[in-house]
Amino acid sequence: MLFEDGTQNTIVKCVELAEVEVYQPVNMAANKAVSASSVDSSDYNASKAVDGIYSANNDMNCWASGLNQDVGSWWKVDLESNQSIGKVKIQFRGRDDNGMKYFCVPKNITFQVSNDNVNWTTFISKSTNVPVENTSYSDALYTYSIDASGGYLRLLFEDGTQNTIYKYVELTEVEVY
Ligand SMILES: [Ca+2]
Repeated sequence: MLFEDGTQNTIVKCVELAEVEVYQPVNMAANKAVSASSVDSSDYNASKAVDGIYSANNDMNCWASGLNQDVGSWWKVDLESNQSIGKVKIQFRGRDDNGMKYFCVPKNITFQVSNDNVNWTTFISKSTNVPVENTSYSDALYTYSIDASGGYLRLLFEDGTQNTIYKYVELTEVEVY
């Protein structure tokens, strides 16, 4: 904080602050109850995407849809109460195969919010802001801005995976703010 023009007080020429607070944004998805349309095996449970472990090089640190169940698959988180949702951040899966490359990235992502876990409102339809399969990996999170409020967030993968051989959708970590 820089007080370029100083105080308003014309006699006592000082700037005073009684208190300053700084807040870290809280990831509402951390360790919340999650579910998915399918999982490849218990090593790839939906909860792997909210376990706070970001190592994309660990094969079992991500949610993976069931094989060949990628089209129309979904992953969702129960935020436990009605929340304002402004941002979703996603770390995608990488695989070390002659260098870290993106692996089993969805073709696009549809973002939906619900109050009752039954009726869903779409906030972003088929976002193609996703990495390209089998290109050089970055562990940077992809950010999606929405302006929603609700108790549940669902990521829907209407067109499935980019991978042409391993027909999975995989996510290493999802954050909600
Ligand atoms: Ca994880």
